[in-house]
Amino acid sequence: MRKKAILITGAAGEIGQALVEYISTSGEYTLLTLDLQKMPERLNGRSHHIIGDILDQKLFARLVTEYELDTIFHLAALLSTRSEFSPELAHQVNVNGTLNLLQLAADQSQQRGKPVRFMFPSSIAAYGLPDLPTKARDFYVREWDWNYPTTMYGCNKLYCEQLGSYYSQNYQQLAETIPTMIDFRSVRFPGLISALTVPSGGTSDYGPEMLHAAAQGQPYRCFVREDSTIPFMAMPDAIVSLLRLWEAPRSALSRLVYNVTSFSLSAAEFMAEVQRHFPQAQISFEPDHHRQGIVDSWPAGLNDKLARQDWGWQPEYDVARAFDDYLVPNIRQMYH
Ligand code: AKB
Repeated sequence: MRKKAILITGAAGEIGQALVEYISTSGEYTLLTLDLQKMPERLNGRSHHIIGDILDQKLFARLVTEYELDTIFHLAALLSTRSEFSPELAHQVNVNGTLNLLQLAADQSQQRGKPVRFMFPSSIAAYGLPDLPTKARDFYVREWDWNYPTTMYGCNKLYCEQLGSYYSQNYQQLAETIPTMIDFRSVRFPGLISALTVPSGGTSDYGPEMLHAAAQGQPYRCFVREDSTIPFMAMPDAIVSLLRLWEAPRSALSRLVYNVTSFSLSAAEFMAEVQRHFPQAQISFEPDHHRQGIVDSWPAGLNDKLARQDWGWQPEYDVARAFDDYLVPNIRQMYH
């Protein structure tokens, strides 16, 4: 008999590590994790880990002979800055990879005769504001506002949200086949800040990089202007939001894609928070024209009213709690 499991792609990445740690702690689920990298040592034994590529369809064919997947958390992606250096590769990984996973979910749901829940983290990169006055005016964007991404990563995320919606509502709508049952759910995340990992390849990375550099006593040159403002969220809240949406009854959901957010900070305000805890931190501002353009196109805040209304989303960490209770104590412990 095949073993029931939850598949997590991109499991060795920032969100992946935190999610594996959280879900495996209950001991309730069998986790099958997939990544190009091995899992960090502290998570060894928490999942059955496979080093592999989401573009490798033969690998999926082998996996389903052993496992019955009832949920897929599809986290693997190339982030925004990295994607601008290799847009075609980003498209391959972010779009074709997602298509492979949706196809896998469709096949699994047909075999099981039951829905497969498909969790997909999207991003503020799905938005594209035209200029700074508009960004200041439309501070808290709603899900359907300004869906004009300027990056390959943002285009990929927005399109994959649509693909998820197609697979869950209209897949093979004219064919006489067994209906698939994909229960696609997505959150649009702000910039995430983890105490345990440093992001790489993203454009919101200046926040966490500033903090991790300060904790290690290293100077940091911030690649955006002081006034650059985007929303952020501490990693534990990101995980809780994914899990709350995962657990929510379908009947409570009025849409497939939800904004979630915690707090908005300018880069100068972020620096002030860092210096409150690390007064010696040496932070300078040397904006990079291209990365600045990306951050300027992202919203200053997200309107997450629908997530709050439909499935009770509520962040636990505001700015002060994020820094005082989660980020700083854990970062200090990690580097000392
Ligand atoms: C990035 O900067 O690319 C990501 C994101 C905002 O999705 N952190």
